[in-house]
Amino acid sequence: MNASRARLVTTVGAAGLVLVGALAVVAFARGGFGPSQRDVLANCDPRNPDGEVVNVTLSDRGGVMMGGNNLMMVSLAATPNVVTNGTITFVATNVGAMNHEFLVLPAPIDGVGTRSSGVDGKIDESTSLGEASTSCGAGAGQGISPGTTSWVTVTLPPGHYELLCDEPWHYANGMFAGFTVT
Ligand SMILES: [Cu+2]
Repeated sequence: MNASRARLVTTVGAAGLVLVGALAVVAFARGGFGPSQRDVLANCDPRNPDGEVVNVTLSDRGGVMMGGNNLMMVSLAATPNVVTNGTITFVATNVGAMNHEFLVLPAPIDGVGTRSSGVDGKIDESTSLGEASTSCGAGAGQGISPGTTSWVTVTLPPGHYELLCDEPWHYANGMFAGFTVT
């Protein structure tokens, strides 16, 4: 192969790699590599949840923490976020690419989102009223892996609560939501 032909082959090869990379980015952005909602529902939902069911969606934009503690895009949303019945089963589904967890605590006096994080990026969990962090199971565990669901049943008196994820720095990056029992 002469020099110009070698250069042509190299150029075509490099263009091919760029194309494959671009397609991978598009597939990732569309959730093509993530678990489908159908997989989640087929494999790990609670069978007979007690009380009112509140669906919690745990999400992120993928990627890894890059040294700082303000670069993650993580979020938690609950539907409904106001209930009248004090017996509640929170069903938390991780639709993101990172591990997450779900906790319910009394709302802080200064309002939702005001807890401080320790040097490990975690909040003080000592007032936790319930936790779901078992992939495809109930209660506390090792974290809810991407595409799986965890659940916990609690009985809460009327009041204001905070739902949150306490994976390192997730709370500090906004992974919390208010919740009310009337
Ligand atoms: Cu999280």
